[in-house]
Amino acid sequence: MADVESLLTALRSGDRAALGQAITLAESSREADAAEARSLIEQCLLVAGEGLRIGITGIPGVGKSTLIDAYGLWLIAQGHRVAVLAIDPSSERSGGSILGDKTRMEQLAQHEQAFIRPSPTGGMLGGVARRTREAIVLCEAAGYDRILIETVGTGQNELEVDRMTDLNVLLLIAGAGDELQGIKRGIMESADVIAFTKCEGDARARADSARRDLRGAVQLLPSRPSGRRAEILLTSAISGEGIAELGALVETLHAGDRASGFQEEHRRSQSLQWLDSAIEQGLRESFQRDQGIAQAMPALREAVRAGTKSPFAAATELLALFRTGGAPRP
Ligand SMILES: Nc1nc2c(ncn2[C@@H]2O[C@H](COP(=O)(O)OP(=O)(O)O)[C@@H](O)[C@H]2O)c(=O)[nH]1
Ligand SMILES: [Mg+2]
Repeated sequence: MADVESLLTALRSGDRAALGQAITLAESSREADAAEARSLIEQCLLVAGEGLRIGITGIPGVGKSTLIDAYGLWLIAQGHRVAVLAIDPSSERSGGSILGDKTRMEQLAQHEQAFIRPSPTGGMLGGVARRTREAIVLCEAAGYDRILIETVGTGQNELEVDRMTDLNVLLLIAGAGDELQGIKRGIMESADVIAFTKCEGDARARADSARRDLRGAVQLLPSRPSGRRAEILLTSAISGEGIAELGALVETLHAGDRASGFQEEHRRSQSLQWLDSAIEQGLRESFQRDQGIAQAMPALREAVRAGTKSPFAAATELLALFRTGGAPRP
């Protein structure tokens, strides 16, 4: 694994191309890459963990990328190095908005102290990329100490992102309608900070009243595992209002969670969730690679489609085939 060693050395020295390559390796679903990817991540885990992992969610168009551009620059001004993992569910189908995201993070994208990585979701349900945890670890090993994870909020995504971040920021547009923004309990419950975006000029008064309403609603939610409830801010990535306030609040919450021991405890339970999801992924991948399954699958799919076999019966048959490798039952 000489390649892994040199990739690791380059990555640790701050070589951005090497970090990009490392993430590509981690995201690879080729069996041939699996051992190298594992070895790389194992070694990076030894030096990772010092970063603050921040989830940024909200519906498409709410202003996540634009806010990250401004917030990222603020973080850099505080002496941090910033990695952005932008997880884009539309990118796979349409080749779509990744380009848009890059242009919306134009200033950050050009900055020496920033690394931006758009990742397709890889067809995962929920829309969180398959290897986001691994990518976080690689970014931290490369010396990035503030990791921003941009995901489209759908309700399901927040829960997934919550399993890999220390703090979550939910972005909302004041007055855009709760229904439209899919504001459901689950989404609000996973937020440590809620920021109304685009609050410059005339929009500010509307946002002020939306903030009052939301404060009431947040009081009715259960508190976060940290024992807090979401704080609500008004921001504008265009005018810059509220960006420093957001940055300072996140740092304060982070410092509190470290001092109280909550962050460590939280990360331990996230490790267990990582274990579970690594097992699930491993099983799914070896199932998909299994030759016997590949052979049996088309006929069974056809039978299910034609209604001659139930989905449940077909799944049972496939799983039995997978377990036994096709050997006759004892
Ligand atoms: N007026 C205003 N427009 C904004 C602001 N932030 C983002 N936008 C605009 O909102 C649109 C969507 O922004 P984008 O960052 O791509 O949203 P995302 O899909 O959540 O990443 C773009 O046209 C931005 O220019 C803001 O603070 N004020
Ligand atoms: Mg975006």
